[in-house]
Amino acid sequence: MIRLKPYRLEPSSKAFLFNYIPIRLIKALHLNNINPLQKTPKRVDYSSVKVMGILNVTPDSFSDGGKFSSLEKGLKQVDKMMADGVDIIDIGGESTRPGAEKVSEKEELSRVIPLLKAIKSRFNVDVSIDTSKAIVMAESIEHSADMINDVRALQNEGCINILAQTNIPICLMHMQGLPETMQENPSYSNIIEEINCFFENRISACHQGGINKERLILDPGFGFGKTIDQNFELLAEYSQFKRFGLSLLSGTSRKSMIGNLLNRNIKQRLAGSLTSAIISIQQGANIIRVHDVQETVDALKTLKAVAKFQ
Ligand code: 7PM
Repeated sequence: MIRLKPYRLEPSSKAFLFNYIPIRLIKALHLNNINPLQKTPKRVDYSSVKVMGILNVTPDSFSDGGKFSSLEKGLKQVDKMMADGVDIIDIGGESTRPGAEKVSEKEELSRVIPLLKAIKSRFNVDVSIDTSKAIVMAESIEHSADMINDVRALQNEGCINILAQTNIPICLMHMQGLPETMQENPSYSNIIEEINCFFENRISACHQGGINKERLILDPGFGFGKTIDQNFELLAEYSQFKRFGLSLLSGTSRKSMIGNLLNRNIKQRLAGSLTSAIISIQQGANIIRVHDVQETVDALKTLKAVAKFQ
């Protein structure tokens, strides 16, 4: 039983809390993420959380007819995501799948640029380009891309330099190793600290290269050089990435962390994807990268309806 001593100080003063709440109670509260010295616990602002819809760019290099149809398919997907309430469309022309083949600059440009142009001319929506290549970044910005999403966190030659000449937001993602080998033997002594250390170094490299810290969005990179358990640890500790005061992006949608945990194929991972999205939003995620826009928007609306009364 925890017994508090009778108080003599003002109950609201810090001294009161320090002197009369037993240390082990303070520790227990901290373990539960409740700070006894903070009058009202910090609340997450859900009103500005954005849903980023993943647009699959299917490689289609057989004929012009084929290319036309993949563009049409892409636009149809965007149309549906818009109706579902998407905020940002994420276009990726390079597969970062473990063991995936490398894509040439020419190939990646031919997948991304026509689609970007077509979307920007038809829809009023923000478009993010998922790329690690400086040339793709430059060409995309030339064609009105609104954001750059780089799974290699601008470590490739020329990227920082190109982006320093612009003013759009940039997502820096953490990955251990390279897509070819990252899932072979992921290993960390303290995964949270190591990822935060990586963020600190990348923020500093960007700053030195002329990119304002305020433009940066951080992402711990679920599935990129992490075991299933490590991915769930990241989700449990997600709020620790708020340390830099920057916006956070979370991408767990349909990933193998969910598939392996639940033994579900790609099409059966919706419940797991929504649950993990909500868990990261509750810990301060600002952008949620998903395949299932309609369902995620519904989940977010439900969360907001509850938060109004909390
Ligand atoms: C195959 C395996 C295809 C993995 C695609 C993927 C993220 C990302 C990706 C993420 C950010 C996927 C990944 N994942 N960008 N790009 N964060 N910022 O499942 O988690 O979509 S590609």
